[in-house]
Amino acid sequence: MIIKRYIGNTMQDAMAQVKADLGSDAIILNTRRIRKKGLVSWFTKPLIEVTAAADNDIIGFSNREINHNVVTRDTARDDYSYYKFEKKVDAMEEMIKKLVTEFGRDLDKGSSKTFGENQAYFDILISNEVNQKYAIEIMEKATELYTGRNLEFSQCFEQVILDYLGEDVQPIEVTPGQRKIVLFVGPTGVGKTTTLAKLAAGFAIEDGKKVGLITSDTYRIAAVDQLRVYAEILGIPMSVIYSPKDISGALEEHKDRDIILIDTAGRSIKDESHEKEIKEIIEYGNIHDIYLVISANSSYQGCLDILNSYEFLGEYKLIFTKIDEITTYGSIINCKLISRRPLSYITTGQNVPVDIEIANIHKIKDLLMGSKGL
Ligand SMILES: Nc1nc2c(ncn2[C@@H]2O[C@H](COP(=O)(O)OP(=O)(O)OP(=O)(O)O)[C@@H](O)[C@H]2O)c(=O)[nH]1
Ligand SMILES: [Mg+2]
Repeated sequence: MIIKRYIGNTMQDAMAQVKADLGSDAIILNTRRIRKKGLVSWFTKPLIEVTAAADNDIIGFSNREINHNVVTRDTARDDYSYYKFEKKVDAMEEMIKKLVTEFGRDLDKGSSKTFGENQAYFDILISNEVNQKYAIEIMEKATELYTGRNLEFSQCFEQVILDYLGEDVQPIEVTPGQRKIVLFVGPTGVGKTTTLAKLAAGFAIEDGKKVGLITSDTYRIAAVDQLRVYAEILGIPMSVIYSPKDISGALEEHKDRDIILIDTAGRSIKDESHEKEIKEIIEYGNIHDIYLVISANSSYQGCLDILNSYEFLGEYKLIFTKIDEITTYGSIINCKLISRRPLSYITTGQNVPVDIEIANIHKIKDLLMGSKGL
């Protein structure tokens, strides 16, 4: 890891230096306003200092290109891609080990439970990776509903699933004359920015609303560019904030908007400074609604970890992304039951704006039933 300081007249100026020197994958460690020494400096605008870091290997690759002219740009990029790929494989290996342990433990817990002629319904929950504890609870509730009533067991089972998913689906509501401020948070790479772009497009194009975008994701240089591309395509104004306190100024820039969508940096759920930053944005931004974005391919343990680490949000709603990438739908039930928060949207692909829909609990229930053939 290489760490360097850059000083510019403006934030944009300093960021451009970081990008030119360390590349788009550079990570911003700190930003602050500084003054030159001496009395005169108090009468001039402060300078901006940015401390940024990048992986030695990226810098190493580019040095090899420049100094020795031996490694071509493509070869350097291939080497770096391979290095990144290796790191991902290591991370996956770790995750698989963890899953095997967790899954084994879960199977032990519920393996003695059987449900006679209705066993197939229990199996469907388990094969969808609904946590054992919840699967047993759902079966017991369905059995209770079934007993002494003139209903099919399948009807009772489906009703309990619907009850658990909850009728209280809460998409974003925009009331005429009232500016709505909405914050998107969630772990890294789950699809926050893409989801925000899909919703922005829907509100702007289909509903004719005046939409504003704000991003606080200056952690990676490339993140700002990603949202800027969407904003430019959609013709929507966008502001970048470098510290939570800047949110009031950014909101002022969007004072004529009907709805403002705020993107945040995805960070590791173990990163405690992330919690502080989000709390400050909520405090200074008078946020109306918070949407926690979760990838539908999260394991039960993954859901638990995410929901625990975002418990500090208080009231929030759930968005599930990457539904198109999964064949088991238990994560939605697991997250819903762990968090007891309302569902809002599901996203089903990478196309802006079409691959998003308001969560429909009947459709989710059908996916769950249909996926394993009942
Ligand atoms: N298949 C599929 N891919 C998706 C979906 N939503 C987002 N993606 C992809 O997931 C990847 C990450 O999406 P981003 O929107 O950058 O995720 P993010 O949460 O903003 O990421 P960070 O800001 O880095 O934390 C991109 O390749 C998206 O195209 C989805 O519903 N389905
Ligand atoms: Mg993002």
